[in-house]
Amino acid sequence: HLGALALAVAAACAAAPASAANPLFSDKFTADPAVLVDGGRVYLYAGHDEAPPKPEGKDFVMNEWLVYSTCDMKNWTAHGTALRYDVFKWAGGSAWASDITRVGKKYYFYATLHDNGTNAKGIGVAVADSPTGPFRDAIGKALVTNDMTKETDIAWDDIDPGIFVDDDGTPWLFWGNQTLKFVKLKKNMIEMDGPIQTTSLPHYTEAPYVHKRNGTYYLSYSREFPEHTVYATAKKVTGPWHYRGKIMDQNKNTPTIHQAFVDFNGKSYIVYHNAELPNGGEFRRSVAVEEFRYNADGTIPFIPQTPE
Ligand code: FUB
Repeated sequence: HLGALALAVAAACAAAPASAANPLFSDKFTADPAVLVDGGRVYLYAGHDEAPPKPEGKDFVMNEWLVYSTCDMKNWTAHGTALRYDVFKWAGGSAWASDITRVGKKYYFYATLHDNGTNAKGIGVAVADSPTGPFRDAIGKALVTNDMTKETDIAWDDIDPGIFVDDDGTPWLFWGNQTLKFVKLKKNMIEMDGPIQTTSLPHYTEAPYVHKRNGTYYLSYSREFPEHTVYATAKKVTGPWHYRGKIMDQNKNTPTIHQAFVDFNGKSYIVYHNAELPNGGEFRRSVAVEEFRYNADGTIPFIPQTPE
């Protein structure tokens, strides 16, 4: 029966008219895409940019993460709000960049938030039994936050989680603004299993994303400001990382870009945001996708942004 159901779903997917165009979603401003392949679909989570246009809009207004899904990378279903910042009782807004992974039957969502306790950004973990939620706070406090006790502490350095689970099931969390930090997590996904480490990469700004292909680790990130997307590779998840160069040029209408990678049905994609919707801008961004092919030697080519 399940086989017949899968065939029916695949047929329904193939029959849907192709409607994809960049930016992917025109009903809302979206940013900082995170992706998950699950049950024959790609789920895409995005921060919801709610700021008014400039000159009124002077900063991010982000209170929730939206979730969309597709079975063909063309036709997207909007599932609405995946979760709001107030799922985390310790948080006061700033539903900034996120990342998600599935372990067993649970979906772990790592999220940037404003930590009311430290008055700095922190990273929380929410968990759900379904990719569309409902999500609940898995810890009850930030997994990572800045206690702001040192003069050099920066209120927004603990942002932009990238969760990577290695082939042996060991989870690693990467994050950080200006300084790239990483830590091994316990297999329960909500506790650290060792010290927080840092690594140095050329002109690192933010948005670290780790994925693995044919035994090589790829660490992509946003470089400089305005940002463009670059990457490095390594033989071990802890590095050393070898800088490999540019993947995508900076945007015209927003200084940020925030990428993630996904392989689906034999094809490779990068998701990112620009500000190409009408009335878009720095705080009114929109998520887009590009299909690409890895070079024969495993390197990632330069990927132009397209309106398709
Ligand atoms: O969306 C808010 C912040 O802007 C993210 O955390 C960064 O990656 C940048 O995209």
